[in-house]
Amino acid sequence: MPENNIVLEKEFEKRLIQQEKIEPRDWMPEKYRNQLIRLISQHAHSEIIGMLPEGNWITRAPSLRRKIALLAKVQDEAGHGLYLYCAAETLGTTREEMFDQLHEGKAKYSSIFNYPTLTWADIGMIGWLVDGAAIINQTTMARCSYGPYSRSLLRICKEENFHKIQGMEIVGVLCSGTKEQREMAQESFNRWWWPTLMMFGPHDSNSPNSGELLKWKIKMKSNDELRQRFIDITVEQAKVFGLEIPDPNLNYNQKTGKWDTGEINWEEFYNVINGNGLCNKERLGARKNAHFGNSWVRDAATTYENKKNNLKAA
Ligand code: BYC
Repeated sequence: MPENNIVLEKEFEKRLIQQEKIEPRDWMPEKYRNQLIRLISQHAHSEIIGMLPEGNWITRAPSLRRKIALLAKVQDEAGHGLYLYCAAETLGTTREEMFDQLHEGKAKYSSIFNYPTLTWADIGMIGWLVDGAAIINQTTMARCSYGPYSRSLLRICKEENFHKIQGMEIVGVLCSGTKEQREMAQESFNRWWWPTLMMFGPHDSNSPNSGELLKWKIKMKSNDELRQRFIDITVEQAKVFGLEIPDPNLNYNQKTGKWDTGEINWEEFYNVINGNGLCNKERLGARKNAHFGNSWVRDAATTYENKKNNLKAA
């Protein structure tokens, strides 16, 4: 490493210790920049692919009130995607590069969105569990070292809280409803519990990126720490709903004061993140259709913008 970079890196690390935010024009190690681009763009992709499973129920929501709330939620996710793509762009990548990587299957998005939404109860579970898991992950990462990501997460988390409450209300109504409704909620919970635990990523011992991310204060807590926090909160909430956790090995550990669970099916996790989950092909296909099928909208918008700029320049 050139001597100048060693000095800059020392200075950079000092700023991290002092909990200063790193801003786009500040010097940063190339690896820090690349890790951020990878993580933020994957997060952005998760937001927009995440619109698809819930979008599937907009036309079938059971009441106008539910439909309005679901429409607003799905629209919020598009907004989250936009904040995050903008945050990633501050690091020197472009929207086109990020989309290309997604469409070519080179960039990942959250494993959870490769599962189908089969019943209305799934919409409640996504709000309660998936947004609940995202909140735990993102409220800690909102304190991260990179200014634009940190600020976009603060805003996103405020909206995610509404999403979670929306989901919990749906689950609460089903769980205090008829026998059929309670069974529908339990069946859905059985399908979403384990994939939600997988959202936090592999165990710390198998997480190749965690070392660098924690060192640079991009991640503030490890995958396992966040997963455990989610489990401890959610087990208690499930009790209130009268739902049974689909894990015969779930056990309250008196020593640690935390809930121990059975082992996650990591083979399923790696299958999903390598493109072979239940809905990977469908999700990517829908995403590409939306992008390429609607390219005329982008063309029209940029032609108008270019014309305006040309007129100004003339
Ligand atoms: N799914 O070294 P590791 C939402 C990959 S959306 C897919 O531990 P890292 C919402 C990982 O990328 C919320 N891939 O990775 C939206 C890495 O592969 P590469 C989404 C996963 O980065 C709509 C490899 O496995 N939230 O709330 O240290 C509707 C090794 O893992 C997953 C975020 O994106 C996974 N679950 O940690 C409703 C939060 N887990 O890239 C709701 C930001 C791991 O080396 N992201 N991989 O090829 C993060 O916090 C971290 O990226 C992760 C993974 C904890 C997910």
